[in-house]
Amino acid sequence: MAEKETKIEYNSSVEKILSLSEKIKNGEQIALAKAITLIENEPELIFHVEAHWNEVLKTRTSHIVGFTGSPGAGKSTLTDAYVAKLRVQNRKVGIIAVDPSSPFTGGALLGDRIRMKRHFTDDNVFIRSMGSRGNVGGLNDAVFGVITLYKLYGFDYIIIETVGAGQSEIDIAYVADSVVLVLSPAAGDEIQLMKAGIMEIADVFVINKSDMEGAHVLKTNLEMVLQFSESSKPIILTVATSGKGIEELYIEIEKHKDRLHGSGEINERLKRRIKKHAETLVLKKISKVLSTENIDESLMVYDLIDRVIDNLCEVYNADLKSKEV
Ligand SMILES: Nc1nc2c(ncn2[C@@H]2O[C@H](COP(=O)(O)OP(=O)(O)O)[C@@H](O)[C@H]2O)c(=O)[nH]1
Ligand SMILES: [Mg+2]
Repeated sequence: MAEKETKIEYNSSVEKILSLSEKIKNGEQIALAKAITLIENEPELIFHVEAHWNEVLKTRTSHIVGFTGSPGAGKSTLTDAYVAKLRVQNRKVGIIAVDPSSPFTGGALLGDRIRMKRHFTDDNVFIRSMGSRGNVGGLNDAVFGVITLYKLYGFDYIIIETVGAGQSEIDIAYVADSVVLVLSPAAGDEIQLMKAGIMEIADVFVINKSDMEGAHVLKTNLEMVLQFSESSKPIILTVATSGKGIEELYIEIEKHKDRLHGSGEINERLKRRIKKHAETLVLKKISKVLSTENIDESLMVYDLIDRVIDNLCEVYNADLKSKEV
């Protein structure tokens, strides 16, 4: 009996997400907000959307930009200014703000809303905040699903803001096409330069709050750290609050985007994202099954793994085909 009820509930959420996805494709933001809530509760639902809209999604080329850095470095202010620049270019932008602490209460969300408020009445901009708590890796696994929903909506750019605290900072590299590391001369950010992995994941460096003392010293130190790496990466000085350096930031992200497409590395980034998504879901499922010992649950895990492998094969095959041509 209980089993039957679960099944009915499962089917109805599949129907719900598919009907919402139809509306999302038609540009309805309310449907988008509702679908995200569904995905947050049941991240696997996104597979139904991906299967149903496979052909449409393949044609979407949303560029995913990650902003990471210490709390207070100016990521939200910078995002807001960058979004304004993208809007001038008539680009549609979807934003995901990942807050590692309290998901839907507290000052962080309110603060982000206030800082980004000029875009709130704009149909071509959509902002969603989500928590990262209680996840196996650093990133909220719903992020991957939200990316798919944003692509379906047709955003040209998807911006993900993650706070540079632990794993989520590194994980952004598995999700974003272009990673922007935001540093500021505020006390403590020199430490960022010492952290293993951070220098490698960044594609563009921003030294924000360059109106404050210490920005140039920070830049010199960053250049010193970077001279040991083989690739040259841009360092941009910005004042997010006044818009200084935003044009340059925009240009450098465009250049990076063009390089990714020119070299075909964009496909590698896509594969990396799919693998990370699979890993996140599989780890979560496995840890759940291990703790419940429920046979139906374990069958679901096998089913999920099958679907993930199918998905990966499809990506690889598509890639191979494109190389044949
Ligand atoms: N002086 C100065 N303050 C800034 C600059 N950018 C952001 N801020 C301020 O720094 C604080 C933190 O900014 P916020 O965007 O919330 O940082 P986040 O935590 O990284 O998202 C806010 O009070 C901003 O107004 C800047 O370039 N110069
Ligand atoms: Mg912020």
